[in-house]
Amino acid sequence: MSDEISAEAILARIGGRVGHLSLNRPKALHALTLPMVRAMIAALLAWRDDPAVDAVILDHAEGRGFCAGGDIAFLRDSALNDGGVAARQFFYEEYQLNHLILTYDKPIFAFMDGITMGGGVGLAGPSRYRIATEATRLAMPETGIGLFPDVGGGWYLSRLAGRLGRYMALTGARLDGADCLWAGLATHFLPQAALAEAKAALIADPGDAAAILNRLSAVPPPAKIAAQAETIDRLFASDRYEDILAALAADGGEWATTTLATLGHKSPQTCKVALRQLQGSLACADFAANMAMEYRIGSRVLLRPDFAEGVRAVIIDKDHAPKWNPATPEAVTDDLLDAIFAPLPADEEWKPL
Ligand code: QUE
Repeated sequence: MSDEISAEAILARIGGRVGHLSLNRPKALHALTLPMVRAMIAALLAWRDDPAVDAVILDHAEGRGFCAGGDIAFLRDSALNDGGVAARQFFYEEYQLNHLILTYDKPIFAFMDGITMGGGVGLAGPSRYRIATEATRLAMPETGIGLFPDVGGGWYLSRLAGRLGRYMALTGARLDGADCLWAGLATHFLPQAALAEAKAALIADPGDAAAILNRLSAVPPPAKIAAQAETIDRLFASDRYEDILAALAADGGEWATTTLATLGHKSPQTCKVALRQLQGSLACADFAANMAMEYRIGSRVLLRPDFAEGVRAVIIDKDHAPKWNPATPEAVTDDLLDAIFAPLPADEEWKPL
């Protein structure tokens, strides 16, 4: 393994009565590796039982962006060369980290400053305080690489108002900080310039968090996504992908036409997976059940041709011209989806820590 993929990719220290975790892999926009996941789990478990720690800050160290996602070149390599063993191990432990954050009984403050995508949403989404800034760009872009909105994405997206979550899951649309606050994906909107002061104040008195964040909050600009919400609810109303495509085509307006073109670049297989996933998530009794479902999906989707092809097109060759297989939504059968969602052998099912 390279030096970059090491435990130093997570900085963990205590300031005052606050545990402070910083993602520190700036050359890869802090995309997550298994050692980073393990370092965060170890710190959170230690701090959970440490009476000297009252709260946790989760942010990124140097460089721009909070977290771009996961180490998808590594996951692709595993899919192609070891049958996905290493990739499934990564998903298993990453989802355990997501679940640990959601069930953590001390407050966690996630600073979603800059790019917050995929695995980054998996860290911030389950955090009690989710701070957006004018630089926040939040998205679940996985259908563009033949993956699906995992790391709890099905849980958060399916529970957003109206059909916004379906729109985000299918198109990978980027929300800015104002959009995130409007949608409830962020709890606070702070100017980037106030973040250092906010962290210092939280470290000095984490018990005063609500007052600190309110005092330093700014009024965001109007949320652009709000103007689209009604159109999204209407055109993404169905859980059948073909219906959504037909509604966009029938509308014919500028927004619908652009959105239809965007969907034309996404993996038809994983778009259908995402719609079934979000529907299934609403039937999950708790977040653990959701993560068990996502692990089943991830274990299968990883080995499907679209994932290796999507990562090739977007990250390796950068031609942005993936050849999806199946190539059309109609060719993605219910039998294929059933196989992707089927239970795993009992000893392979996902379980929380
Ligand atoms: C979809 C994704 C990811 C992505 C692009 C997608 C993802 C991810 C990265 C990424 C970007 C820059 C890096 C890096 C990874 O891009 O999960 O290491 O430097 O991590 O369309 O899911």
